[in-house]
Amino acid sequence: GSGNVNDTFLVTLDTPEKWRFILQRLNTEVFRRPELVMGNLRTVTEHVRHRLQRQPLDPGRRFELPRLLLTRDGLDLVVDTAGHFWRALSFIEGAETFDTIKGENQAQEVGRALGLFHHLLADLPAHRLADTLPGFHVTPGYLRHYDEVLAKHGAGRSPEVAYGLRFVERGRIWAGVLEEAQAQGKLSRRPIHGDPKVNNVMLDTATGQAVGLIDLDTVKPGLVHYDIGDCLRSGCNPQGEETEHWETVRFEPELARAILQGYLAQARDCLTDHDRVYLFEAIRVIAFELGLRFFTDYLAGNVYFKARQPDHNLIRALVQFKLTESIESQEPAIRAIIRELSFEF
Ligand code: GN1
Ligand code: MG
Repeated sequence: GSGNVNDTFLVTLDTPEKWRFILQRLNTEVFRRPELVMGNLRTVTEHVRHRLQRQPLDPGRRFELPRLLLTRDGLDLVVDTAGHFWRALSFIEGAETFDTIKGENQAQEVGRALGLFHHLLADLPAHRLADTLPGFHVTPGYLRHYDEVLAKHGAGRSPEVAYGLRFVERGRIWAGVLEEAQAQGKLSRRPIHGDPKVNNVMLDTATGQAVGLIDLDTVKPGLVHYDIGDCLRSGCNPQGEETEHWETVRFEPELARAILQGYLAQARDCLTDHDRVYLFEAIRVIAFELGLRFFTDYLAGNVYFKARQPDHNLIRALVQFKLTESIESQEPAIRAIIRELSFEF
């Protein structure tokens, strides 16, 4: 259980088969309408199952999403006496996840998983999914919340906090670019995963091939850019988002190339010309946005993300801000990679 929001357990049954499944307690401070989360989970897993029946994968490949396991009474959620919401999901066997990417093959596989996910959901109308987290990944909304938190709680005087405050002011100028493009009708909402960071991709233990995407709670209508940006900001940071050495965090463009290659090979038909124009912005905005979300939570007293120590969310924020800086300083190289790949795909 390494999630920042829900509590997750792997249960092994004490039977001869040692059957395993995932047990989760949903964080209802974040997911205020758990029944909508479960509805989306059902819609998406059913849709993908039907698509794969009609259009099988390449030979030797598998692609699994967690399946809902029901109680004996056929319920998909159980509320305990303390009011906590629990649910059970299938465990994807013979696969593992990593917090950081080891090499370009793995990067391609990570991109492939997200590309396949978007491809398989491309014909599911976005309105079939509930908006379980209104405002999720809408960066200007996080800026408004930040302003409120800052006005209410103030900020300390450490150099780290000062750096964060300055960084947010710089980012404020361009942070709304995806939402503006959507308002202008250039980008439109589709089914998205919402949280396709590296360690939500399951890789086959034997072959290293991507075999599934987990953590479907944030599935909802949104811009595919949020997903692509999130996959790249997590995948191209070799130190990982939990490093304490935030000063040396950098974005690795060659990993971005490999992730995008894997992604586009599956999802090229899902992207319009406008979509492609905003790929660089997506990477920059989502790294900045996550930094802003961690920073705001630090200022608010760690009320959203689980924190191991009081400055945990501050360090996490600085990691994302340094990553954003590295993305900005390599803008020409990253744009060149996106351009080269758009000829190939
Ligand atoms: C949270 O709980 P977890 O680790 O799956 C967060 C994501 C962040 C991520 C950063 C609902 O995901 O948006 O990108 O932390 N989920 C929610 O690790 O806020
Ligand atoms: Mg998640």
